[in-house]
Amino acid sequence: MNGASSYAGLVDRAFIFILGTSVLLLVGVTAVMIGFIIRYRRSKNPNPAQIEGSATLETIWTVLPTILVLVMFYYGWAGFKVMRDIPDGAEQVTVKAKKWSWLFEYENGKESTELMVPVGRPVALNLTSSDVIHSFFVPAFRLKEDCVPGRTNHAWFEAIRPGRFDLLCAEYCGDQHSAMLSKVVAVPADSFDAWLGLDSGPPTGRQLLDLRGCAACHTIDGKKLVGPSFKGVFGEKVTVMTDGVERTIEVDEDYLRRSILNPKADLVGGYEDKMPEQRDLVTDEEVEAIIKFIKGLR
Ligand SMILES: [Cu+2]
Repeated sequence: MNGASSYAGLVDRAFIFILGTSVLLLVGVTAVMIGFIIRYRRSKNPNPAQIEGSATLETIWTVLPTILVLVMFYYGWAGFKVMRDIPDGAEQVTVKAKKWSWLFEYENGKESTELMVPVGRPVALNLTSSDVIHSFFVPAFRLKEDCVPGRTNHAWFEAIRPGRFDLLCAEYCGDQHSAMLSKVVAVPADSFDAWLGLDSGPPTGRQLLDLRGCAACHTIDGKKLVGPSFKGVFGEKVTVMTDGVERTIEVDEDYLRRSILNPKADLVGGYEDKMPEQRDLVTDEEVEAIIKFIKGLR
């Protein structure tokens, strides 16, 4: 196996031990069963015999499985303990999961849609969700931990080699669950420090569509996803449902602002009411930057 985190070997050891034991037992039990079927078949043994119990046999089949299960527990516990003990001085990253995107926030406030990490240094994750339960899953690191709304979960890992590793949501969370993908990008520690220190200024409207997760449901090329595309929408006349009443409005700045902060207010015809309110998730400046970007999308 080819794990990319410091504790991946411990997880693999428990997995292989349990899988190996199970395969051996399956093969053994099946072989004995087939042997007995042949050996004690009715044509050879027409009369059943009364069999007395055997204290030796019973002791063996009680003690052996107990030992096996205890060894499984030991391997599982040894790995679990390492995964739960977050090392001091780990790089702190807040994971913000939402329908349907990942956002990673570093201690200095830097944000990224990919999880950039240093190789050879522990990274502590504070896992949060703003809507439903998601699950942070990085198969190469043997790491999976739920992101639960209303609480912060903790996990950590240390990447042992550079690379781009798949990061996915492992908890079914709605329409675009399968598209809730990102990458863990492990780079040498000095490259990471340089990246982290790089001040790129406030994100542009285009970058905000990714950072705030808008792009999971709205395209900028005219394609329809869960919600309407932003392309050419500004200045268009659209039919919306307002308090259950259908009306036609022109898409202007006020309409866009209202639709970001309170998407239920005017629901565009033909779309379901799926978008969560963004009031607490975007700042006023970010809303204006997004509106400016949408205005320019002709
Ligand atoms: Cu999810």
